[in-house]
Amino acid sequence: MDRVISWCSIAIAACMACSAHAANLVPNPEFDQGIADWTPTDGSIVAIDDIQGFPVKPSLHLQNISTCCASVVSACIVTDAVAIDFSFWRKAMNGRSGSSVYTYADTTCQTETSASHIVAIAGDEIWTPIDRRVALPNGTRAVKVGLVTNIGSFGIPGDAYFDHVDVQALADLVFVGDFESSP
Ligand SMILES: [Ca+2]
Repeated sequence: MDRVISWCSIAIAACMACSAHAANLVPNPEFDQGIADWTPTDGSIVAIDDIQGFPVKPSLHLQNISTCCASVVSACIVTDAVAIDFSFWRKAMNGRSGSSVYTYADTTCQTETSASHIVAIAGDEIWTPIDRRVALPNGTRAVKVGLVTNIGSFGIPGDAYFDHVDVQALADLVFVGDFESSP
């Protein structure tokens, strides 16, 4: 009986943990369904890597060979949040890599109202957590998030892996700003 009670307690604790963490708004965040729900931009070299990922394979492998950039952009995410917490894991191999956030005044992502891009020098080749908190303009009805590689120093093309994407709606603006950080 003690064991039954113990397992019940664990289940209740797990449920409480779930409720404290709201739903992830991004479809296919682990790339388990390949590139579904993500749209590559022109010139992007996109592959699903079945060997590595964080916390588990597969992951998205993104490269650019042109002088510009490569990216994949998420499906349209409808939200009336005042800010979002956008996080993902990145293994940066070469060039520069980072992320984008686009905001829209409608629920079908037709009228773009802002775009925010952050890319950083890459190349540490270690799975690293990235976390951005982005304030949304007044009247925002939807967002898209993007994962990006770009030309780095001395013209070296971008090359990075991405996985475990998460977008949380924030009801309160607990942080004003738009930054990229890693421990
Ligand atoms: Ca994965």
